[in-house]
Amino acid sequence: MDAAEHHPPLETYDVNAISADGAQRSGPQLAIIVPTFNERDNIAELIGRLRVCLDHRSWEVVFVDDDSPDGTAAVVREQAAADSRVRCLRRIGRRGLSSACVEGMLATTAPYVAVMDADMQHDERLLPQMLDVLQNSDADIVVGSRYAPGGDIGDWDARRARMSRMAIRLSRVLVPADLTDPMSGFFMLRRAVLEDCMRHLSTIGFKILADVFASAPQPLRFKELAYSFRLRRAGVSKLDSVTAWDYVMLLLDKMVGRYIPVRFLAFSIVGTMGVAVHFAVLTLVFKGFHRGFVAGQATATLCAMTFNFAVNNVLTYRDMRLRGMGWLKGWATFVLACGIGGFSNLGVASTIYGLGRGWFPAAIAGIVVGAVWNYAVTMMLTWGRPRR
Ligand SMILES: Nc1nc2c(ncn2[C@@H]2O[C@H](COP(=O)(O)OP(=O)(O)OP(=O)(O)O)[C@@H](O)[C@H]2O)c(=O)[nH]1
Ligand SMILES: [Mg+2]
Repeated sequence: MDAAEHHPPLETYDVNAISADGAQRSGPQLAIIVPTFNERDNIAELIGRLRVCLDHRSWEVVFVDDDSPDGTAAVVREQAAADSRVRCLRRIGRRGLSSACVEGMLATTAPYVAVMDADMQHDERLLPQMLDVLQNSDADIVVGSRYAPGGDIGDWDARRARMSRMAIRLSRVLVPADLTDPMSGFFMLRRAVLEDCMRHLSTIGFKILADVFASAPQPLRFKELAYSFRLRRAGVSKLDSVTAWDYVMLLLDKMVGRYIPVRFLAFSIVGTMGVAVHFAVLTLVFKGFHRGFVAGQATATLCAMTFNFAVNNVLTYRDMRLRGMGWLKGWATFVLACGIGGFSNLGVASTIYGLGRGWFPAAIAGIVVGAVWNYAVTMMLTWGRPRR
């Protein structure tokens, strides 16, 4: 049977007629991006609250889930089946709040985009007000602030409040001084702001707002709306001690990232710690247990490599952390790559030393070549090919 008998030729479709058809739903005005990791018990409640507070507005909510083991994505899909304003973006083998927010923002066509947490700590009743501000003023971004007059940080203990204040002070190199809550995870911006800064975003860690301010080519016009930070409704916090490391990496990336990849910096910092591990193990085996130097050096090298691999896996490659069998395979490729790196270090250093350039520059040259080799090869071989 001839297919042309049943299907009209392509040119007979009138694309304009289709989009002008009143039956077609137009795109949303506002998208709320919600990064999620193990938040299944908060999804229905949050959608319910959005329905109430955004009543007559045109909106959608995009949950960006990093393959949560608790099945958050399945709960979102269930909700999406009943309401097309609910969307689910699922990322596999990736972690990271900032990068999830950015990918969610890029996945919507809405001209206004908000970011908020799933755990009800952000006051959703601020959303209509935020939208009104953007639609009726020249502000580029509206920030929900816990530190503006009228806002508060809720039930934080003294330690967390102190850490937050310290992070705000540190952020002053990235964001304007009069932004009272640069660590806020609750804000709404115009799509144009995102278009302007998206290629410069670091997307490291938790602090997406500071990243946006620091990446915008022009100073952003902002307004702040005060709100009270509430208690997490269900589930557990994902904030941990590594969040502080991520934050320092974000600051470093913004300061020197255009010259040196921040992952390389992190890799080098871990490598330096590995040298300390090496000497500690060598001293123990050689001096403490009175084994031969070669045995001590070999044990120390293996321990230092294992240390470097484990710490890099948790810090430098936190967003693509290896676990289980992946961890073992990663360790094997890391040891192999760094073993070869050790030889290239030795080769370069002895060649330069042989040229009569002195032992110190020769050693430094060997270390630099070895470090760059280790970084480049393990980046591809051990952790796959990261974006940055
Ligand atoms: N997609 C994605 N979302 C994340 C990740 N880490 C955290 N989130 C989500 O980001 C939001 C903020 O995380 P929280 O753990 O609530 O962090 P917090 O609000 O600073 O800390 P608490 O006050 O202790 O709740 C929540 O909706 C989390 O589910 C991640 O790696 N990937
Ligand atoms: Mg929270």
